[in-house]
Parts: sequence; structure tokens; C-alpha cells
Amino acid sequence: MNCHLDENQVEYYRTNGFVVIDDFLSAEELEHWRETVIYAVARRNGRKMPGKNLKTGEADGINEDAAYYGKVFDQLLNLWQTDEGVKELMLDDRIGKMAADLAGVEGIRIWHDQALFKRPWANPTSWHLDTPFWSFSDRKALSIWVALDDATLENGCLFFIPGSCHETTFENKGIGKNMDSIFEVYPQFLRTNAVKAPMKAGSCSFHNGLTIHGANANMTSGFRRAMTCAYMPDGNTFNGTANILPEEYLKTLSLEDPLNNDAQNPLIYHR
Ligand SMILES: O=C(O)CCC(=O)C(=O)O
Ligand SMILES: [Fe+2]
Repeated sequence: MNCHLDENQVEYYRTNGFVVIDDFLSAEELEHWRETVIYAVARRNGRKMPGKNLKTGEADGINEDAAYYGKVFDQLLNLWQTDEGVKELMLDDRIGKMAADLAGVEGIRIWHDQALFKRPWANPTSWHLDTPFWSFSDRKALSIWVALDDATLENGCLFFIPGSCHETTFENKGIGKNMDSIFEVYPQFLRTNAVKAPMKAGSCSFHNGLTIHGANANMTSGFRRAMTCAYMPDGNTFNGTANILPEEYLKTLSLEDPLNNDAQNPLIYHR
């Protein structure tokens, strides 16, 4: 695993709110990630996340049009909680250190992992922010996105609005049918050139959860599969948003309680 970050990469991330790391996984590691994730996804039988009876493509109360959203990607969350192989991949402290170094924080917890598989002919992923969906509010929260297939302009690679994380707030738009809704909230970026992030399988990107980002439709007959993980800097507190927290745990939480439950949000790295 190419887990070394040089100063230029950290600087690039801090300036632009994302960074692409080529050849993150070796060929053998990629094969292992692919097999592990595909197996874990298959075992879910479409069930989106542990603790909720929701299937991919069903309304989740966040994205308005379930039928449309279900064709953006198959989204399976917290595979680390239901599959030992994925758990081993996701709890890797080398990745935790990369996330902590980029964010410039002391410790990193998993918020949630998610497999995001664009099927052949999938809808685009409209421009959006991530962090406003989550149950804590931290301008440094971020995600890794690992390409399990080559992600190309044709099959739905990611795009970023560079530097947007420095100006966005926690106002968001869902991943809906209109690509451009987020620009109603942040019109200052209407004329910004997006940066494309095609990646070879095994490469990855990190992006700040407040960087405006999206992805193309899949214009091909093949899959565009990615494994991702969202990270919460250690020390965050509950902001009242349920997001993916299980009912049982939510019942125990009051506003501003620390989110430090290792069974839900494991600390994968601390300095
Ligand atoms: O894979 C995609 O199409 C979108 C990914 C994304 O929005 C994310 O990882 O935050
Ligand atoms: Fe996102």
C-alpha cells in the first residue's frame, strides 16, 4: 500500500480540498480488496446497512426520489460491521494516519464505510457535500474513495470544485435529479472549472466532506465500483442529525454528547 504522503500532496489537499493518490494499492492488494468488497456486498442481498430494514433503491428519507437515487449507485453502508474481511481493510491504521495527516487532526474515527457501485448505464451523482448529512459538524471531516475498477470519464469518475471547502457552509442539497442544485446555495462557484479525477483501479482519492463533488453518469455497459470510507476526526460531538446511527444508540444520545462509541465509530488512528 502506497500510504506515504509527501508535503506537496498534503499542501494540495489543504488548498483544493481533495487529492488523488495514484497506485494506492498494489495489484495483489487490489485483487484482495475487490474480492473482499464484492463478497461482502453480495452477502447483504441489497440490505443497505446494519440495524435498518432498508434495501438499496428504497426511500431513505434523505434523498427525495428513491427510484432515481437507486440508479445513481448501489450504496451499501458499514460493511465493516457485517464482514470480517472488510473490517480488516477499513480498520487499517495506515489509512487512518493518512486521513489524520491530510485533515491535520490528532485522531480519526470511522464515520461509515460505503461501497458505491455504479451499474451499467447508472445515473450521474449530482454535485453535493457530504458532511452536512452526518451527525457531527467538523470542517475537517473527509472520505477516502478507492477505485475497484478503472474510473473513467465514460463510466463515472469523480469531479471536484477545487477550493470550495473553504467557502461552503453546512447547507446542502440532496443527491437529486438536477446536477446543479448545489450552485443555488453556492453561486460563487458557478463559473469555476471542475477538476476531473479519473483513476486506475487501485488508485484512490481523499476529499474534504465540504468540497463540492459529483460524478458522471455511467455511459458504459460495465460496472464502476468504488469502496469508500468517511472519517470523523476524534473529539466530535452529536449535532442532532440521525444519519445512519442505529435507533438504539440514538436513544442514548443528547445534543453535544461525545461520539466516542468504538462499536459504532472505531478509533482507527491516534497520534
Ligand atoms: O461514487 C460516487 O459516484 C460519488 C462518491 C461520493 O459522493 C463520495 O464518496 O462522497
Ligand atoms: Fe459524496
